[in-house]
Amino acid sequence: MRLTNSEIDAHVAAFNRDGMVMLRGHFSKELLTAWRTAFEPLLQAHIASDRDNPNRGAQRHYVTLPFAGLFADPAVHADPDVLAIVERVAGADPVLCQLASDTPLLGSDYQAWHRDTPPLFEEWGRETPSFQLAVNFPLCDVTPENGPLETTLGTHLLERNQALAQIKSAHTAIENVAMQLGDVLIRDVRQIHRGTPNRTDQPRPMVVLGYSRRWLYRPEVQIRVPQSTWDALPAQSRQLLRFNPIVSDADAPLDNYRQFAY
Ligand SMILES: O=C(O)CCC(=O)C(=O)O
Repeated sequence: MRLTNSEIDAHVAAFNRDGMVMLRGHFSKELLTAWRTAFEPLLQAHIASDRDNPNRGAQRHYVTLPFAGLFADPAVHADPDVLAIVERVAGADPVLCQLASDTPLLGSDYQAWHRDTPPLFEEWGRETPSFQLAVNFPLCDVTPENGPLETTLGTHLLERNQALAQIKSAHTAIENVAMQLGDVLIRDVRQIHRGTPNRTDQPRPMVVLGYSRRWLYRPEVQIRVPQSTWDALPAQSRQLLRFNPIVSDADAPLDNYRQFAY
């Protein structure tokens, strides 16, 4: 079901104030259950290869997803409601730069508070309007027990040290982001946040799609688009993916994005 214009207006206002907005029950549970089934072997392979050097802290894994099959579904990466909000807060004609997942397992811990990107103009000492968004959706329900994201409202517009000082002195409320399968979170990646421990024996996978302003190229992430996927994509998806490499089907290894906290 499409959002109405006034619903989009309300989501945009919430996003600009808080640095995030939630679309409840947005994607179908059937679709996400299929993603979960396809994701399981990728997670297991990643855990086996990354065991001695987990890329996001103890028992916490960042797994890039292959841009193929159901993971390349335009109904997800070009969802009209999500794109309408992305375009209102970060400008027309955005770039899709990332498709990956974050999964804490039993034994994971609190991450340090962080942003996912540095400011555009470090020397300016102030923040700009939004330029880099994460669209997150979990592949399971996210409960207080299995490692919900913790985040802080409004910190996307504060200078980093000021925001960290406010968190430390308890002047910024901390939000524990519970989500159900189907919910979609759109956030400004400068909103200061951290992963929390998963205290259950089940993985808690969270997909992340990254969207940038139309002129922003982020070399630290990429989507390697296999030629056969590219050939089957509609024009809108090709436009979103325009800064990413198109590779032969046999040559689509995934990126290795390790520097993630700013
Ligand atoms: O998945 C999460 O709960 C947060 C992970 C995170 O913020 C990160 O690894 O940058």
